[in-house]
Amino acid sequence: MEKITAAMADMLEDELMDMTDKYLAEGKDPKAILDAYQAGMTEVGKRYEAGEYFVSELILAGEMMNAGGEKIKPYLKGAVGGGPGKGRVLIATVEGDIHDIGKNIAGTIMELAGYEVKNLGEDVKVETIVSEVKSFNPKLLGLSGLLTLAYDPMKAVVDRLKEAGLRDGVKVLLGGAQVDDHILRYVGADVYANDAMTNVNYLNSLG
Ligand code: B12
Repeated sequence: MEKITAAMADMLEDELMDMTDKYLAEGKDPKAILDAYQAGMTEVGKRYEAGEYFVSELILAGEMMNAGGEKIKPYLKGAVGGGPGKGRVLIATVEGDIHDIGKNIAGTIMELAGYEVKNLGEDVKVETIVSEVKSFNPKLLGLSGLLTLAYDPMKAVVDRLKEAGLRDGVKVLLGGAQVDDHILRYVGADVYANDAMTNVNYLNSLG
């Protein structure tokens, strides 16, 4: 799996795609392959921060992640234990943030696991999310954000849900590589997910 991470980090697209096909055909764990991709993305982010990579590399990395994700998706079905009619989930990347790759992967995994997922997209206004909670009535609201500036809109969503009397009827999950206990408390959400599976495990635990 280190080879997948390294190919992603070094932007070796052809090698990465060939390796992904090979590992999937060999029956390697698709979740482990996905995690290796994500680790590669973390390295890309570090190189960007260090001034070694630029936005063009972030864009290319996003395209590689999407292409790999499309290959991995069909193999994840068996890994997440499907079954229809498990309930509704609403997901969105909050306003000001356009990172949507991780949210889309998480959405696909929840769909494969049997949840009805409504994906509002990225850069979604606080008011839109609150009114969708009201009309769609999900058991879980997944708010995604990778930028530091995403935490205030996340908090605004939770505050607005409280004001509207909707907070008790929905669990709020924060998704994104950087979210942690501190941000969870700041926002007032119920749980956070830095990976693709936490959400499904959490949802299944809700019954
Ligand atoms: C690819 C990328 C981009 C792409 C995004 C393409 C797209 N369509 O999403 C592009 C080029 C557009 C981009 C733009 C920018 N980016 Co950018 N980007 C990244 C990068 C390298 C990878 C993100 C990614 O896709 N990871 C792979 C996925 C699979 O992982 P993930 O998102 O973490 O998702 C997983 C979990 O977190 C969780 N999850 C996530 N969401 C959800 C939702 C739910 C409901 C659930 C259950 C789970 C869940 O499950 C996912 C699967 O395991 C990160 C570095 C990093 N380490 O994250 C920087 C990073 C996030 N970007 C950064 C920056 C600075 C920017 C820009 C401001 C750059 C610029 N100067 O223009 C802009 C911001 C634009 C904006 N307004 O949003 C910084 C943010 C710093 C900060 N603290 O605010 C980072 C951290 C890089 C860095 N180290 O500096 N970026």
